[in-house]
Amino acid sequence: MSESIPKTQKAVVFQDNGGKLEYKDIPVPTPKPNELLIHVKYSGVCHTDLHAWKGDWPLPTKKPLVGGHEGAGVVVGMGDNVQGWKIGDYAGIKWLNGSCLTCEYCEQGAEPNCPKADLSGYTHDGSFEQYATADAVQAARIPKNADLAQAAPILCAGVTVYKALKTAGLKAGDWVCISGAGGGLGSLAIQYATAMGYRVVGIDGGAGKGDYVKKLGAEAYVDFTQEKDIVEAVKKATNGGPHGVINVSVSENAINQSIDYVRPLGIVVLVGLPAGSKVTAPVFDSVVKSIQIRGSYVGNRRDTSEALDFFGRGLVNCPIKIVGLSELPDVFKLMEEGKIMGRYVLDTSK
Ligand code: 8ID
Ligand code: ZN
Repeated sequence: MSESIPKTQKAVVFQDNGGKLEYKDIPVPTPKPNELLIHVKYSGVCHTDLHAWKGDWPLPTKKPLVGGHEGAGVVVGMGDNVQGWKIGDYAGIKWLNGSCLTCEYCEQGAEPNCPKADLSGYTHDGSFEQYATADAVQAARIPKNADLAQAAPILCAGVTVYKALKTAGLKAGDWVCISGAGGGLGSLAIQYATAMGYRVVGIDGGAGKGDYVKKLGAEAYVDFTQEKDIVEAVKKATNGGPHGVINVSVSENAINQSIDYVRPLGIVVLVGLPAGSKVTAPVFDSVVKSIQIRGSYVGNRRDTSEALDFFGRGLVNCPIKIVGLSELPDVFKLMEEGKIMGRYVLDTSK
């Protein structure tokens, strides 16, 4: 049975960067010929949503904007050209909402690098609303029996860290350092890394986050608020430095430290996007240690289905806290203060 679609819906909208986040009624969008209309039940809150609202990056957002790009819900409508979806399917709204599919990047499966990429919660209204549109080619296929609140963080955090771990080119038994281990991406990175056979050292702030990341599977924890020499502490915990580093903190300083503690021949992966930051690597050490620094940006459709497969098999399970959509401003505040462990997920019915 298809559900009836209302004319208006609740959403959180902002007009200006850093301006009021208004919880209000707006029209339900009409899907374009290539799009699904998804009844979003839950949406994760990613630090990217906070960057978008603050206007942290050298890429303008649409305005007014409905943010959000970890939306999990049910297909309730679709345009005439959509194939392979039916009403009632579980579908996910992710960062990459659509791409041209014809440029050299799309041709090789690097769809997030498409110059015409359309981004949910950035250039396209996202999942902080009850009904959202998504390109049917890029929308994620969530397994029918999945818990939609649990599935939501996989759509950005899960896909991104899974792809970043593949980018680090590690083998089973290697050490990986997750810098920013207690946050949304970090929590999932620990679990994907463990499931892939790697040994994890986590860095974050405070004893509470230490207990938390160890419970998720990290063998060692370095507390950046307590440790005087973070580089030495990470090298000591990993017997000479991790073979790979996944930088998911929002700290330029933490990223630069990772260049120093990574093991010779190691790979430093850049994921977190602190505003206006630069990576500074000493040329001499980079050459003599023969390290690599690589950027990693969400994932493609294949990465998405693989990341969801780990989730479907119960290998990863992001600790979530569910609050109402109207509470988004409080979640942003906690996130800004670094007080979130795991992910906050918004229930769009509240
Ligand atoms: O495709 C991508 N590259 C991509 C995809 C998704 C998200 C990039 N991101 C970016 C976000 O835009 C953001 O910049 O990854 C970053 C992390 O997103 P998140 O996991 O959603 O943020 P969070 O939940 O706030 O977690 C950040 C953690 O970093 C810790 C905090 O305590 C928090 O637990 N942290 C900070 I801030 N400074 C630290 C430091 N110096 C630190 N951990 C270690 N050392
Ligand atoms: Zn995200």
